[in-house]
Amino acid sequence: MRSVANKFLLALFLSGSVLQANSQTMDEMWDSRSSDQEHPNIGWFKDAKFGMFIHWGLYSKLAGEWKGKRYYGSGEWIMNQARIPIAEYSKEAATFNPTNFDAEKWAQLAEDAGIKYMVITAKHHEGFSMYDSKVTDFDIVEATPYKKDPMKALAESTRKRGIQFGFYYSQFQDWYEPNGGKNTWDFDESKKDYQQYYNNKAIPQLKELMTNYGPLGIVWFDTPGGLTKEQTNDFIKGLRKLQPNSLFSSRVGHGLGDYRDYGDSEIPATPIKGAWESIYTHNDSWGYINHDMNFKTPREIVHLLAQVASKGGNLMLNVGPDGTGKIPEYSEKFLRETGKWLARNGESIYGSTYGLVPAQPWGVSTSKPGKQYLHVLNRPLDGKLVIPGFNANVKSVAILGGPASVPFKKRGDVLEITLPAGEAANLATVCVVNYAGKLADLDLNAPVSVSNQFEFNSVEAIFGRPQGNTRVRSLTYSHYYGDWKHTTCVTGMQDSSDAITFQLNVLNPGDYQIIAEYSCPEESAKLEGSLHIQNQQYLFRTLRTSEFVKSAPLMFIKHTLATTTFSTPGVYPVVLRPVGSGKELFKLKSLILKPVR
Ligand code: H79
Repeated sequence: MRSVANKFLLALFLSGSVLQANSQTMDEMWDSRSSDQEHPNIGWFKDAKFGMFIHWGLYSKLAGEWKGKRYYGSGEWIMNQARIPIAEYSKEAATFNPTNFDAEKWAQLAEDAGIKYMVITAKHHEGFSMYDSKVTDFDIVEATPYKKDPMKALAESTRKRGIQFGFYYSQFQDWYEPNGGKNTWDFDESKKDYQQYYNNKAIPQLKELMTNYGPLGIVWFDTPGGLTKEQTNDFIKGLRKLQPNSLFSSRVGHGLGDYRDYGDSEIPATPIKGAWESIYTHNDSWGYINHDMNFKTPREIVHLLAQVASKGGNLMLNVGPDGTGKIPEYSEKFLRETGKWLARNGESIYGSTYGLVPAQPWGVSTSKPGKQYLHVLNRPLDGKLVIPGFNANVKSVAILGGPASVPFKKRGDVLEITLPAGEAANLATVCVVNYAGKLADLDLNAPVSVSNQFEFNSVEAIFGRPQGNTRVRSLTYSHYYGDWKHTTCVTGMQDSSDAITFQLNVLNPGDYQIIAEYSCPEESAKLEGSLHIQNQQYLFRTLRTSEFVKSAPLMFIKHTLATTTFSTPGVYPVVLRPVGSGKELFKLKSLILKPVR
């Protein structure tokens, strides 16, 4: 597993985003960390698994609209996106009056959702302080008719429910301050003195936050800048004195911090040891946008949580309350549904670590000592769950919140579980396998299961073995403004010596379509490729997915390359490669095996 993980971790990114400028060095440092270097208070974080992120500021009131024009993308970036001068933007504070804010209601929602920690924006890049700050007048108490400090109440309401409370603080970007990072429309960047800003605003404000709101679980930094590694170390040391128990997110910069955050909306392709977190937002934007209705369903949230937990991480899911202080209706509703699922299945999430059963067409796994939790994200048609390579003595199999014992069979090292019939409606049924002995650590080179009991069998890029110049890398792109997405793809296949091989463990004989899911920009259009399987070569020509050559978002197409018949169960290699040479064939996201019915 190690070598595959390293290969991935060292991957470069397609388009350099602000967040990932240091990703290579950061990744190396995080991967080499040993547990004795961990923060002594990291335990609660590793067990927590599910956090709530809240983006709330003046941008919430603008709601994605400025001077009658609607903006799409990350709503908290509207000041930057619309190039709103400070003189105009700051006037918005005069009518910011979130009278619907109710700390008890928010904290109760978090508790009902099964949330274990909450992180809220004390100050985002816009520079407006959502708490009572003596450092500036541009804060919710002094600049708005609301005149109260919502963070005092929220810190109390969450803490009394046993939820860890923390602040997001934009330590470098501050578009309100002449010396803060990144406001280039009001100020001349070359004249900025970042030290001045750190010393006169960021550090004094962080001291306020770490003094006036009780014990903070987390201080969540974002988009570092303006400090060397040594300066960042001093910055951290100074703050640590105030609250030695608070955890700092890795976006404090330079590979420092107490746990690792991935990119916005990114899940690593392989399990990661140590403490880490994936952050996603419930819809497309972090800050409230009136016209953003793309809310993840309860099923999607549960599946995201299971995916992240199966790799050993935490999911911190964002909600964006509006300018009146109301959390969007569907965020409330769908988070409560998630909480119902967790009330029944939480044992498989909280306190768990990454699963030892590799991803299967039915779903993913998480672990605790002597237990594997199998999260059934796609139910097999015949209700039989097949787990290849289960080299341990199975004592019993139960369904969380269901039968304490369900039938299972062991054929060699293949475990087969019969799922109860009534479970089909569950957001994700969890089977707990109690076993004796030790399961081997995850083998990412194990052949990937393919079965006719699913509509599709998706084989992710990470399971391919690259040859020649082929690389499996995490690619970064966005559709809306600032709406980052990350996908691991097979890249660099430029001539016939470059190839990718997938080992398929075909469980059921029959006819299957082989579909490539790929992105193919203009320069890769109409290139010839070949697919080898069962001593046959199938030729195809790539289909274009985008007209634009430079910095276009990745669009993926599902292209059927071949149909084949597996006459017996067994392991079948499938090899993809370019026919000609010179240009990249495509960026391959997955290979899909679709049983023909
Ligand atoms: O708070 C959320 C985001 O606002 C914040 N992180 C999450 C948690 C974030 N800060 N920066 N970024 C995300 C990356 C932003 C990149 C951008 Fe751009 C570069 C935005 C504007 C310039 C590229 C170009 C994307 C939009 C325009």
